[in-house]
Amino acid sequence: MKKMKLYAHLLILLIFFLDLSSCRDVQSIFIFGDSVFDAGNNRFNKNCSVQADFPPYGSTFFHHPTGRFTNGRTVADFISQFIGIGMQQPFLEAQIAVRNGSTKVYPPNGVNFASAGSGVLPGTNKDWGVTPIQEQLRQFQTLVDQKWINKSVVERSLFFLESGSNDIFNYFLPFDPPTLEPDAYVQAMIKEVSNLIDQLYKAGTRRIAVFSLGPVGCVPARAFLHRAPIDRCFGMMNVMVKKYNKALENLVNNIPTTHPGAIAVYGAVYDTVQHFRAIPTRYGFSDVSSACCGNGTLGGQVQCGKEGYKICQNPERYLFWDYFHPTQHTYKLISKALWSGNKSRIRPINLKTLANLTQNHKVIT
Ligand SMILES: *[C@@H]1O[C@H](CO)[C@@H](O)[C@H](O)[C@H]1NC(C)=O
Ligand SMILES: *[C@@H]1O[C@H](CO)[C@@H](O)[C@H](O)[C@H]1NC(C)=O
Ligand SMILES: *[C@@H]1O[C@H](CO)[C@@H](O)[C@H](O)[C@H]1NC(C)=O
Ligand SMILES: *[C@@H]1O[C@H](CO)[C@@H](O)[C@H](O)[C@H]1NC(C)=O
Ligand SMILES: *[C@@H]1O[C@H](CO)[C@@H](O)[C@H](O)[C@H]1NC(C)=O
Ligand SMILES: *[C@H]1O[C@H](CO)[C@@H](O)[C@H](O)[C@H]1NC(C)=O
Repeated sequence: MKKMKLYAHLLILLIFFLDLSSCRDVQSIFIFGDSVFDAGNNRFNKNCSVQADFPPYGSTFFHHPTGRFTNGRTVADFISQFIGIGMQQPFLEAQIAVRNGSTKVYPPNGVNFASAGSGVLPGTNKDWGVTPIQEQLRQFQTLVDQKWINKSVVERSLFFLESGSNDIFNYFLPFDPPTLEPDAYVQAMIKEVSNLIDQLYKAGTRRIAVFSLGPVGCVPARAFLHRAPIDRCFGMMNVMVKKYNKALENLVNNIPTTHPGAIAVYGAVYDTVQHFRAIPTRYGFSDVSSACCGNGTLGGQVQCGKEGYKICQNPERYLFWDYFHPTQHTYKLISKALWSGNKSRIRPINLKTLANLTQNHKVIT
């Protein structure tokens, strides 16, 4: 009863402080992370060997490869569409355009810094030439410092953060065994995320959306790992993912206290995807286990587009597009859940509400 009363008070406060006015305020999104978000940064980094810049990547929506690791749009693309702004360009593409003089400004709808293959640990897949998330943040900071991005724009923008799948997948690779125990490894990852959020806040960021990892232990690429079962998800890996997600959510819950004036939401991608996997037909899936595009066990032993690959008839009926990544259909379902879903999908508020908050109104939750 007491709790209920307190809850009601907080709710009233929340409504009081949120100006849910008609004018939609968010005009830009800045994106950090790995292949889930990468819109082509690696394509402009010739030194990087983690690529999706060849057919049939992009074939369902763009009808050509863009560097995205799926057959169409990613979650960042869909959310931009829901807000009513254009899809964010890869940073490296925007930088080339500014440097070669074809434009004088960075795009007003935000910039995508994500690099496929990267992790939250700076060393993850470094040998493959990926851009670590710490470096992605430095790239953003430089744009702010050099006044390419207006501080007032930073305050009003959404920031998307999704990373960690590669760190956890690599933990189970047979070569180069990790020295840390699983819990310590997860803690090391969370420490990096915590530092990243501190830096974003110092740069003026006030609206941060942090997305949980999906069920990484279910990716078809687990066929590479000798210890992983084929007929079901790799339990040990998913246990680690869930530990990371839990610690991540705690971190996000503390942001309003640790970073006054900031609003942060936690997107429960893991539970959302597991929900699709539990009742696949309701969501239009005929296959939630193997890759639409690839070859070998689960379609997970050959990268889509590489020598010897096969492609399925209807990608939109598969949960996985390639050995690691969801199809556009899966991304669209996840995006809808994050945009307008209830607290079982994203909390304390969904992206639609977050995007609707106007400036100068503090949230008390
Ligand atoms: C500059 O870079 C942009 C983006 O990559 C490209 O589309 C354009 O053709 C380039 N322009 C010149 C003059 O090189
Ligand atoms: C290219 O990648 C290698 C690692 O594969 C790295 O040592 C080197 O610094 C990178 N070069 C550039 C120009 O980024
Ligand atoms: C930054 O934004 C403020 C407020 O919208 C505006 O007055 C100012 O001109 C902008 N500065 C630049 C460099 O765009
Ligand atoms: C796929 O893999 C199988 C064996 O795993 C091989 O026989 C076949 O040639 C590969 N490529 C295609 C296009 O089927
Ligand atoms: C929240 O959404 C989920 C998935 O759409 C649904 O199953 C659940 O019943 C909803 N819960 C509430 C409290 O509305
Ligand atoms: C928030 O955004 C929606 C569009 O998604 C818009 O139609 C609506 O006016 C806004 N809602 C509120 C409560 O301000």
